[in-house]
Amino acid sequence: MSGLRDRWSGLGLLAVCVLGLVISNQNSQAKPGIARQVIVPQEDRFTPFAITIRAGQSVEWVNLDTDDHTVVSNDFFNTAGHNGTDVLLKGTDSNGGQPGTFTLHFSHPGTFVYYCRFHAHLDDDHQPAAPGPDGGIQDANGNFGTPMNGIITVLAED
Ligand SMILES: [Cu+2]
Repeated sequence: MSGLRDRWSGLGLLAVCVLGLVISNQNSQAKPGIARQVIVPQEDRFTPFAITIRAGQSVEWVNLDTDDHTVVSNDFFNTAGHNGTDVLLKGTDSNGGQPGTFTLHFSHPGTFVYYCRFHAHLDDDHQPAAPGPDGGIQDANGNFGTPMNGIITVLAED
């Protein structure tokens, strides 16, 4: 039993490595004017979770998943502007086979903390919480504890 489990976790690790190569490749193909890209791989998470840019740069979200996701600002922590952001990031199933994209331009320093309201909600302490057995990421132990969220740190211009 445990041998089989080891083999599966080995496969999982390999998949993560391959995914990492795909993601770094896509980052190098970012459009002009877009400093960094946040990718939704074919699962419920934003990657990278945390990115750092300079004021005056833009970030593009790219949804490679078949499912729709959202980018919603957590305004309790958001100091980088774009309060009230709540944008649908279409998945390939609802966007004619193409990844849904969304771009934000950041003009001053701060943090932009965000989550997907389909796969996270804010608890009483303004922390993103996974939606439980009806959504979110389930790990091998049946844990649904990973909410879909991320953070952008905007530094002052050079
Ligand atoms: Cu989502």
